[in-house]
Amino acid sequence: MWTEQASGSGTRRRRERSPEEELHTTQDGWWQMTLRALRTLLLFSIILGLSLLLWGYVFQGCGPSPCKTSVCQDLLDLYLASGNTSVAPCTDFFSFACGNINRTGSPFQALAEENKRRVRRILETPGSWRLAPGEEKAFEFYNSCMNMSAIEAAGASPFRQVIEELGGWSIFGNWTPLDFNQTLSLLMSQYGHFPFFRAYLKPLPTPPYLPVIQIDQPELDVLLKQKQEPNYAQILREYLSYLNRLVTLLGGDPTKVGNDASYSLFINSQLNQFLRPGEQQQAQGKVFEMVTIDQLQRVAPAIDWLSCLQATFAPMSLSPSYRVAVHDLEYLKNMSQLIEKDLMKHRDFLQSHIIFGLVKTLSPALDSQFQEAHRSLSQKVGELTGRPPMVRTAGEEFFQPVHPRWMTCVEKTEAFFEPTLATLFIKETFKPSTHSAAMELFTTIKDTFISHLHTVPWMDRETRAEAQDRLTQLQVKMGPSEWALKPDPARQEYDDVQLGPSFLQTFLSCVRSRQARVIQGFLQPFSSHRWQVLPWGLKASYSIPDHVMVFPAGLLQPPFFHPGYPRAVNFGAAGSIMARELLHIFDQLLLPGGCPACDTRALQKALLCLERLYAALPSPKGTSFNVSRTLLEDAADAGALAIALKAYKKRLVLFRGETILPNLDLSPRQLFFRSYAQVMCRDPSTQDPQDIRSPPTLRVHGPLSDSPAFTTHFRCPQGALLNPPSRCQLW
Ligand SMILES: *[C@@H]1O[C@H](CO)[C@@H](O)[C@H](O)[C@H]1NC(C)=O
Ligand SMILES: *[C@@H]1O[C@H](CO)[C@@H](O)[C@H](O)[C@H]1NC(C)=O
Ligand SMILES: *[C@@H]1O[C@H](CO)[C@@H](O)[C@H](O)[C@H]1NC(C)=O
Ligand SMILES: *[C@@H]1O[C@H](CO)[C@@H](O)[C@H](O)[C@H]1NC(C)=O
Ligand SMILES: *[C@@H]1O[C@H](CO)[C@@H](O)[C@H](O)[C@H]1NC(C)=O
Ligand SMILES: CC(=O)N[C@H]1CO[C@H](CO)[C@@H](O)[C@@H]1O
Repeated sequence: MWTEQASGSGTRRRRERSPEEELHTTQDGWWQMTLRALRTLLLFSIILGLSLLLWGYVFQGCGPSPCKTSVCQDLLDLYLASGNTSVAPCTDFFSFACGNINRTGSPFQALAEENKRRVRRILETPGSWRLAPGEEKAFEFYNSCMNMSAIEAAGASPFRQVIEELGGWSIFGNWTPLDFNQTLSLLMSQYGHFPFFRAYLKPLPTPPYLPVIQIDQPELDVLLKQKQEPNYAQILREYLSYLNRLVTLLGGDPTKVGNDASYSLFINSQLNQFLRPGEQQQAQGKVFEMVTIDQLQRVAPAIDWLSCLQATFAPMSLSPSYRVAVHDLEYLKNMSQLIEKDLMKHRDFLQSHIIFGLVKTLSPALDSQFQEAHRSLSQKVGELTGRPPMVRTAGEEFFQPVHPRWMTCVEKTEAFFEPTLATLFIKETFKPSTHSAAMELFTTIKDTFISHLHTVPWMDRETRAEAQDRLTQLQVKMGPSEWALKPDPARQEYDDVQLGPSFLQTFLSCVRSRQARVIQGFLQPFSSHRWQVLPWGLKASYSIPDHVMVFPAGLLQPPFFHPGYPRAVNFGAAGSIMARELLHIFDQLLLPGGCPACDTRALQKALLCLERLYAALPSPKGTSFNVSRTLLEDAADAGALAIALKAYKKRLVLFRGETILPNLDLSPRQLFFRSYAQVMCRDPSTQDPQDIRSPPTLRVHGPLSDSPAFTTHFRCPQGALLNPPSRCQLW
């Protein structure tokens, strides 16, 4: 009100004197000059006064107000618990934000677990959902998975029946070995067990991205990887006593099968030796070759490839000229030789090895003593190797000391009844308001990136125009929610799922039903991204053939995103994640020869600058890593922070009403950086030396020290770690 009054009188005074000026045009120069000087002075003081008033209005009258809702309170509690505010932010922002991360745990792991709890709540309230006929099977499956008393009561007998189907076992007497190829076919097609190699359907990573059968290394117990391991002998002893325990649990006499257990150990360590180092690269599907089944047969003759694959992937029809993607031909060759030379001489030992492996694959469906035996093995081996047992959850690897039964059952129900649970999960966790807020955030980030391209110094005009086109044409799926709105009833009937009589039989029926559904999905017109992104997952993904980016509903949750959060939090956390995904579309440009038209020298200079910036930062104790391996990720991290910040500033100009977290003593822009760091919080000692991403400390300090705005908003003195003398601006 006050500001408006002052402004009004100022205008009036100027208008009043205007005609006066014309009347006195003939008066002498001195008087005129004085008058003009006075007038200027008056005008100047009025403007000054107005500015001061406006300043007061903006920064006090409607400065950022604290968000006091319960979602903000929870976020505040998390920030207070995970950070250490006595650390100076300019020296060690990682400790400032993540200093107590050992107490709170990584937010990604916490969110992965929270998403499982969400699915659990869905599964434990079956009455609250409108289900299509057949969908109750998901709930029934979960209940029988949780009914441990029924599973214990059945004991080992359901599994002994499986052994009979596989031709029996010498320790039970009546042993009529099946043909090896027949056994392998049964294991792969009926029990989902792949003892010597894995075979699965997946689109190729190169155009035209057709789904093909891929042949990959098996998932062996990682524990026998290194012979040079200091406690190798002890590890072997533990493994042996685990196998003996399995024999006892299955009702055999461990003293009679000591040799079987040793032999299984031998097979495991042989196969481990054949595994190529750098499996990581392979896991990302970078290295593979296309060979026909016929060629494969010649390279690895011990296996009847056509009949094994045909049984596993029916109703696809395969022929000797069908081409499969093989990830490591050398492994298959050595594996085949091992089978022919050694393993076939001891068919009974081989059978034992197969049964031991099958126990592990089917352990969620067995009596808890089987799982307890394996858990205890993992724990002991973890102690001996110093590598705690890790679990893969939602695409990330985590240390998980306990894995409660409900979690196992949730994971299995998710896998077997994915279409139903995906729909329910999205309905439950991804309201239309969340969807539209996430869409708006993404659009702002994307638009900012498009305009930001003009400031990228090494890009030539044509590359820039192409990049702009690609970003403009990019489609995004949040949730993905249209999936939930238009469920496909055909996929959800689960006609082929037989429940009972034992839980193991239920489980096996689900294994087969799922495999059939995956194959059916691939025989439909191509729609791979739908199947690759699980709504409870945390990994955003980009489908190259469809040019579609998908952000799963599970990721767009607290503490990374909530429509009720201060905007600074959403831009700093989810916004930077989105920007990073967008930047990864252009990774190719940064590789040697990736952009011949660009200013290669400027690009190389910026890359080298970034590498040096990271190399100059102290890395956490006891971690060794290779800066050149992490460079692409580092570039995306640093670029993502810059783009998200730019987008946030744009938002600040357009909209008023910023909120902050109460009692945190951070301005909106400071809060932006704080929430950016929160995404990265993780115990640095769990860093895998093979990881293509930098340790969490550097993922925080690298991008922040490359950001001039960080220095400004935290008033970092010159010479502070996060205020280096020069910066890089790659993106
Ligand atoms: C917080 O940081 C200070 C200074 O580095 C340190 O002395 C203190 O032990 C830390 N507090 C916690 C709870 O880690
Ligand atoms: C967290 O715990 C690990 C051991 O599990 C330890 O090496 C590390 O120093 C701890 N980190 C912090 C920040 O206390
Ligand atoms: C567990 O299974 C048994 C046998 O099928 C059944 O009688 C019992 O009611 C089930 N318990 C629960 C909690 O569902
Ligand atoms: C499996 O079948 C293939 C092809 O018929 C055959 O060459 C191979 O010897 C069989 N493997 C074994 C171990 O019997
Ligand atoms: C780091 O990785 C790069 C590329 O992967 C490799 O060329 C280089 O030799 C590695 N450096 C070290 C010290 O391991
Ligand atoms: C680890 C191992 O034994 N690899 C062998 C696989 O087979 C090739 C020959 O085909 C040998 O040269 C490797 O030593």
